[in-house]
Amino acid sequence: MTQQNRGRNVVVIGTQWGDEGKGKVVDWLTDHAAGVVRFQGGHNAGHTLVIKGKKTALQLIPSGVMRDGVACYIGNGVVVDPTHLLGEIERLEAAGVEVRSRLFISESCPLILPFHVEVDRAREALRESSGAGKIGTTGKGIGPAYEDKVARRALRVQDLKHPDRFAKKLRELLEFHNFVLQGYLKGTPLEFQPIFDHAMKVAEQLRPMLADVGVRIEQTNREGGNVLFEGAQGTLLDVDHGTYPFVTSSNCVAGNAAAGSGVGPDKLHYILGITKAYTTRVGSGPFPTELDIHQPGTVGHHLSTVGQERGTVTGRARRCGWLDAAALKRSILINGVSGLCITKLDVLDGLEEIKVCVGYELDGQRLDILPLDADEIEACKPVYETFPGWKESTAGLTQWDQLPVNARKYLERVQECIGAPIDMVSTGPDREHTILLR
Ligand code: 2SA
Ligand code: MG
Repeated sequence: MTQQNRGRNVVVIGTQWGDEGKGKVVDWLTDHAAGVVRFQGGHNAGHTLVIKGKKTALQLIPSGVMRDGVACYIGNGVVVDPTHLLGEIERLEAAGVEVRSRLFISESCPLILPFHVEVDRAREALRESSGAGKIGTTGKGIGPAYEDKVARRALRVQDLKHPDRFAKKLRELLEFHNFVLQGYLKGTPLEFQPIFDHAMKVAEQLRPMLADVGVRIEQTNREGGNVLFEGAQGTLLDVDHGTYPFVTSSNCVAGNAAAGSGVGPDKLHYILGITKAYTTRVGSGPFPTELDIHQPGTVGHHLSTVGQERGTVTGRARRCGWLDAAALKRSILINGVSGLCITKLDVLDGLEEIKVCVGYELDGQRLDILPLDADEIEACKPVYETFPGWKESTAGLTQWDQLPVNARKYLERVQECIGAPIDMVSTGPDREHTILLR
């Protein structure tokens, strides 16, 4: 891995449906980084870090914040709920983490405001009652905020600097959303004044942290510092490439690290794809290798309980299933993955046998890569290869040679199927529980 080289940047993205363990890996890599950038999503992300046994869950602030002196950037591609952001800063400060002197927020970030949350909630309720089926969003207003951005009517962080301009745009935007809420969405309209007053209060606190993120990243590189781009959610939740419409509203793929932070694609030097040793998904949508998680004694139940698979933000039980190498193939293609980090391998310890999906059967045809249409994915029947499991514990191992031979065979076969090298294996939540292969 190139993190030791000076002025080299690494993009860390999820290759599945999120929760692959990106936060831990970013924190680990931050040892060699001067800065960490978030480039998409918002506080729908839940990045859990365990440092010396102590758990910290971050949503909007880059995982680099847990290392002293590392700069943290919120790039223009991120949708920012200013109230949430301030709350997260205060929570970290209460835990003794210095934030304000090294957090830089792009002025161009679209804002998430209270009516976005109401629209998100009302739209999910409508989808449910109309029979369309919920997306299973995190309910944080992410989708509605991105809609306003592409519709060119969003309020942005920079508007917080100009109270009159903010008030004018807010009135117009609120009028639009209240109209939709009252009519079509049958939700609750919101009032102007409390939103405005609160936003102005928060604005004062955030103002010293506003910055030109692209310029700062460029400067860091010029001075020889490495920068990490921290993806949120995962490739199969990407608004273009995921299982549409069961996706989030941003581009989660590596290519967006450039557009979402204000630098060119030539600044993305190494793409690290994070892959959980099995698959999870939270929210609705197709999931070919899904297993039943509720029946004690089954593999699905094992993955759910041993893996502690619950949403960091919402506490929802995550759906669980076998590793899907055919879906990973798609991810590797889209992201241009340089190398993979396999996480949570230790969750597979003790299983009698382990399966990997290497393709699908669809309408009598054999496919070796995830199709593009969610209905087709739903109809796919996975084709599995089965491997013998291992009894030994892999938890906390730090050397490839220490892994049980069956674990090594499993990983070698996965590597062969997907056509990308495994460069790292994570064997536990702590920083130290990491095997580095290159
Ligand atoms: P949204 O809220 O509009 O982004 O939801 C749309 C879909 O995207 C999924 N999504 C996620 N999937 C996995 N992890 C996420 N972050 C949290 C976590 C989620 C949680 O780390 O655990 O706590 O539930 C995340 N964020 C969005 C979401 O489930 C919908 O399928
Ligand atoms: Mg998460």
